[in-house]
Amino acid sequence: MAEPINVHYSASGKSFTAVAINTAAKAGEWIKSKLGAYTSLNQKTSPGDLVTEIDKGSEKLIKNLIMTHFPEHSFLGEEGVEPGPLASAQALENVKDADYLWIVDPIDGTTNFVHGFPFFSVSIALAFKGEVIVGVVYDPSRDELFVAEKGKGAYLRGKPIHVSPEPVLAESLFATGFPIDPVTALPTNMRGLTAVLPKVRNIRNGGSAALHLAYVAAGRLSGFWEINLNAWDLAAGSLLVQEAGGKVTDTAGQPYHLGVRNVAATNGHVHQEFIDVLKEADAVGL
Ligand code: 2AM
Ligand code: CA
Repeated sequence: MAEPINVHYSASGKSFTAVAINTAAKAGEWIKSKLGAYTSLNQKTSPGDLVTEIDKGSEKLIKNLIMTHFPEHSFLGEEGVEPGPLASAQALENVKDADYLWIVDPIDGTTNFVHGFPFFSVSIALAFKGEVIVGVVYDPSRDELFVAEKGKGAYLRGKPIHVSPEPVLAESLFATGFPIDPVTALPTNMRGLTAVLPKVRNIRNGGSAALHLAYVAAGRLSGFWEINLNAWDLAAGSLLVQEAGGKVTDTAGQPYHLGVRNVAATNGHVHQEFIDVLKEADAVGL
């Protein structure tokens, strides 16, 4: 029988959140120790879609640790899925109704990792019947571990974090990501970029969706949007933003769920204004 949602302890007494934190920290430290030291670089779908043996090793480490504590739980990790959006959507479909599902990106920002640009993260989420209940994003370069538990807030270094107060787009700092698909996703994103840029203070593209979401949660960004992401890029970060008081929807303004691929996350205050700009520019997505 499924445990009620508020029971966060396994038979061994380890809380879900503690396992997520320990696992993200261990994987992050290992990744950091391998910066500049990968030996195998492979392209998935294009030269902008990369994987190294460190991505695979990190996922193996994470999966082993989680499965040791919770062998009956389901697991969805980027490196266990064939490349491309169709395979990703199918992999999610296969497991999304599981009671407990861990959703993991072992390195979010692999291109940055490969180039030694210190903006990448480990993203670990736990969903209960399709709803994210724990989200952890760890940035090993700055040793910043962002944690959220459903209904209990979002934290960085033990202190609660909150979204930023900017009331309007004109005072906002946004981030986006440039999609690799040049046929549909990239032109959509470029229409959005052209429309949003003159309306905000500026736009950043750091290259890690999970970390961008953590930054929205921490009030360092007013908002973030990106087209054609996968469940593992978004699951942990979406809970961080919500628990920090922000709003997460798809780019059309519909509520976030695990299958969302086109995401808009903001401090809440500027959400509708932002969605209206995307809609006006025909930049909502696929
Ligand atoms: P990744 O590093 O785990 O691949 C940067 O814009 C964001 O896009 C990152 O979070 C990156 O995650 C993600 N990303 C990179 N290639 C992608 C692809 N082929 N499909 C979907 N998301 C991708
Ligand atoms: Ca990844």
